Amino acid sequence: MFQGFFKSVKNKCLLGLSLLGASTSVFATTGQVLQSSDFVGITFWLISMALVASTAFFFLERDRVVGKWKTSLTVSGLVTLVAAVHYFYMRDVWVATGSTPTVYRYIDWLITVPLLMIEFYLILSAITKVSTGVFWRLVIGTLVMLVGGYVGEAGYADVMTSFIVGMLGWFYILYEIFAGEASKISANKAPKTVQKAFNTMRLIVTFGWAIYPLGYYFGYLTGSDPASSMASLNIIYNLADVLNKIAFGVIIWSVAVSESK
Ligand SMILES: *C/C=C(C)/C=C/C=C(C)/C=C/C1=C(C)CCCC1(C)C
Repeated sequence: MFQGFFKSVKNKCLLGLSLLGASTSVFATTGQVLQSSDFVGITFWLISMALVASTAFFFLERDRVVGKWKTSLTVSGLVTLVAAVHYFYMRDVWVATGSTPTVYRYIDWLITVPLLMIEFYLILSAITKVSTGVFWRLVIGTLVMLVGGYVGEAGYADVMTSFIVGMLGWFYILYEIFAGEASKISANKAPKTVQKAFNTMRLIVTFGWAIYPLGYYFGYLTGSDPASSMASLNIIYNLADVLNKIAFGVIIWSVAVSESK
């Protein structure tokens, strides 16, 4: 009884600390506040709050699922936690300076995208033995995709060439989850509910992730003026994150809960 009590107190303390860390403001001293006409800034605010709430939700819901699903919920909560902290910084950069927070965006992606890739591995590992090669191939695809995008956005390489390199990395990930080992394990070994989750997750990686190259395209490849290009890029990336971080986590949560019954 005492053990259970301490465990739950420990969980709540960890959660509280994470959220406190997430909510520190960076540029509070610059005196810049959010303007009602700043729609991009408003999306940064809305999403940072949604990410904090999702983090609390995923961590607390861990108590409701059986052992082998707990890690999946922890990882979902870490994705939204890491993103929440970066959104606080990105929001402040945007509100204070009006410029695009490229470096924070990519540091966030560099941490959260591999965590999302781990989820594929975890939901399959919860039901059968899976080789770690599956995980590493997904990580390699991720790195090619993100390094390609970053060198283009940060001005280190030609925007079009970088875009193509990034697209190749993404196609490699799609190949692994639609035709590679991961897809075969899901099709041959997984129970119906897990297969359903796997299929929904890979639809998200196809259509939800396709929103990011669109953001890049509107940001750098249409030739329109920089101010409106950057506004489009940030709005598109922000909306994509809601789908790919929060909705993705909710899908995992719903399988975990139904498989725990
Ligand atoms: C939580 C953040 C996520 C899921 C970020 C995903 C980012 C991408 C799928 C980015 C894709 C890109 C390409 C496919 C081409 C090059 C430009 C990128 C990096 C925006």
